[in-house]
Formats: sequence, C-alpha cells, structure tokens
Amino acid sequence: MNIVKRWKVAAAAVAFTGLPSLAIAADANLQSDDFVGISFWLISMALVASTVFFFIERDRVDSKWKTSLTVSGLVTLVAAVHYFYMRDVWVSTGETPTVYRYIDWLITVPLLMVEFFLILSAITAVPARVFWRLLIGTTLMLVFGYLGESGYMDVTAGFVLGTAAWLYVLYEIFRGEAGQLNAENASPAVQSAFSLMRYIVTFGWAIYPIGYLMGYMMGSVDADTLNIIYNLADVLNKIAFGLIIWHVAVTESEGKAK
Ligand SMILES: *C/C=C(C)/C=C/C=C(C)/C=C/C1=C(C)CCCC1(C)C
Repeated sequence: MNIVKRWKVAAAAVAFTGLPSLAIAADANLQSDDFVGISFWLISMALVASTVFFFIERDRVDSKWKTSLTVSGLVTLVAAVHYFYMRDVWVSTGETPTVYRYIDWLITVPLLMVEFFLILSAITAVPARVFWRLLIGTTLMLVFGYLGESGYMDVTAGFVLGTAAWLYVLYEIFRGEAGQLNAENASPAVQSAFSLMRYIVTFGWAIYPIGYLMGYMMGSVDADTLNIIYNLADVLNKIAFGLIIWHVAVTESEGKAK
C-alpha cells in the first residue's frame, strides 16, 4: 500500500468511528425489546461497513468504473449519517423520523439515478437530457410524497402525483432513451446489471409507496412496522444496489465479461 492509500484508509477509519458518537443522544439508551431501534442500529452499521467497502474497492476497478463506486459509497455514507439521527429520534421519542428520511431520500435517490447515467456512460456517449429526466422525475416523486405525508397537501393527491413521477422514471429506464441506450450498446455483464438495477427500482422502490398507502391512507400498519419495512427496504435499495454496481465494475475491469 502506498502512502496515499494508507492515508485514505486511515482517514476513512477515523471518520467512521467518530461519526456515531456525534449523534448519540445523552438521555436515550437502546432497549433490548426495542426492535425498531435495533433495526435502525443494525442498518446504520451495515451502511458504514458498505461505505468503507465501496471506497476501498474503488482501487480495484478500471478508471471508467471508479466514479460509480464513489457514488455507491456516497449513497451509503449519506444514509449512514441520517440513520444515526433517525435512530436517536426513534429511541428517545418513539416517533417516526419522517423529516430525516425525506432529507436522506432527497440526496440518495438522485444519486442512485446518477448510477444509471454512469453505468451507461461507461459504455457509450449518453446525452445529458437522460440524466435530467431521471433527476427531475425522482425529485418530483419525493416532493409530492413529502407534501402529502407532512400535511401540506392532500394525502391522496401527494400519493397520486408522486406515483405518476415514479412511473415516468420507470418508463425512462425500461422503454425510454436510457433503456434503449442500454439495449443497443451494453455488454452482457452490463445488461444484466442494468436489468437487476431496474428491478430494484421497480420492486424494491415499490415498498415505500405501499408503506405510504397502508400507513397514511388506509391506516392499516402502525409506525413500528412501517419503520422496520422502510429500514429493510433501504438495505436492498442502497446496499444491494451498490453491490450490483460493484460486481459489474469488477467483472468488466478484470475482463471476464466476454
Ligand atoms: C434509499 C431510499 C430510496 C431508494 C427511497 C425511495 C423512495 C421512493 C421510491 C418513494 C416513493 C413514493 C411514491 C412513489 C409516491 C409518493 C410517496 C413516496 C414518496 C413514498
């Protein structure tokens, strides 16, 4: 390991061991029967570990894949820090940390869209409009969801408009320009990664609107269940999504793709 790498690893280690202690609430302790709190804790640590992993594995892949791994690491880093705060809100008040969740989504969801753009850019020239469509679609989805969930807008209207924006994003990655660029240019390894990522955006992401529907519109799930479901969904949509990208980056870099 050269000196720069050693410095990077050391800085990452210091940052990650320091971060949690910043967020520990003085008056709150995790109870052994607080399963929602425990799930917040587990996921925050898994996110920290994933971040270190993605940043270090960046050294292993070809330069055209490095930015993808950086972005995967940023997604899990941003989520980890939010999870420290969300865990504290939950443990000390028993309330759902809606604002932190949406702030987290507002940063991580566009970054996940950047991943679609980057994976296509690694194989072909991609017009910037593809990126803007994905960015604007996901941003609208979240803004309407937030307005509905926090009472600034009718709950049903927020849901319908947010879902319409999500369907638009799905159209773009399956049938729109992004989907076509993939179908025309990608190697088998990239195609299979792209298609797994699409299924995550379809089925993994569907968990959040279903939670919104059941929690806010039908009142059929309680806050405990909803938080556990959202926490597990984040493992799939942030960590597993990053691992798919890591896998294709390593496969393509090592020339095993043919
Ligand atoms: C890492 C966090 C992720 C991938 C969060 C994704 C969130 C969504 C896909 C939310 C979707 C929603 C709708 C489709 C309708 C309106 C309500 C939302 C915001 C929950």
